[in-house]
Amino acid sequence: MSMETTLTREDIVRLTERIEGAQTRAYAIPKLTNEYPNMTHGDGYAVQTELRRRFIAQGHRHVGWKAGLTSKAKMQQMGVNVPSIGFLTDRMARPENSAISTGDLVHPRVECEVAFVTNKTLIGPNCTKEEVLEATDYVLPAVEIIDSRFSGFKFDLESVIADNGSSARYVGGGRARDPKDLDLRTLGVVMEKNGEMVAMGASAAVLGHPAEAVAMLVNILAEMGETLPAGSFVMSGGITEAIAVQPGDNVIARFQELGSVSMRFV
Ligand code: OOG
Ligand code: MG
Repeated sequence: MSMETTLTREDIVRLTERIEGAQTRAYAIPKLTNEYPNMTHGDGYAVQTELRRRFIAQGHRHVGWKAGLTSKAKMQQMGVNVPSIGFLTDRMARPENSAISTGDLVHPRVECEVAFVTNKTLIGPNCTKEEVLEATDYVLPAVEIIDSRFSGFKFDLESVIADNGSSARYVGGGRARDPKDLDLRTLGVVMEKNGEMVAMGASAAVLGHPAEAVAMLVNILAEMGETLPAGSFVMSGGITEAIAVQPGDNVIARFQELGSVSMRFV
């Protein structure tokens, strides 16, 4: 992926304000490439970086990153064929078993993901899955609640990168495990909504191995001139397609070996 940019500083600030407004007041906007058809991935990351800078200036704590569009199911669902990354803050975290409000979201969807917590700095380029596993304190099951700010959940990669990879909320839970005690390629997951199975898959769906997605994320960070600090919380990407939720829905994600994560929407 090239980080080449075409937008002026003024355009980046303008688009960041547009995204920030849509995220904080929960309304849908047209995808950014309608107005800026020549936008690049680098432009998308420039907007995302400016958004991160603003949130941190407002007191949000940057706790980690998420890899997105790392499985075939997700790429096919969204019509995109390159993975992406987004940042995670403390404000997006929700406790396990909690009631998550949908009033401050546009059109939320849930996905099952394997999350990693690191205890060593990871530096790209050329970061490998082995280095990621070596730097992993533990893995845990997570549900990401994504919420594209683009109308109809329709976008291209440039726009979704600017919208911080549709990041909205996340819930970690289950059992923390040392990845050395597990085969992270073969973990089965089942997502239930209101007692019915709505999606299922195996962790190998994420780039063959979820640690591979974390390595990819570290290598994208390197292109942005950044590293992944020790103590980061990283979500490796949805294993199955994302499932829409609405008030009243109960969701439980059951992960082989890692336990389950549940929540309800109000
Ligand atoms: C982009 C975010 C994708 C994942 O796990 O693949 C993502 C989107 O589908 O809106 O978080
Ligand atoms: Mg995700």
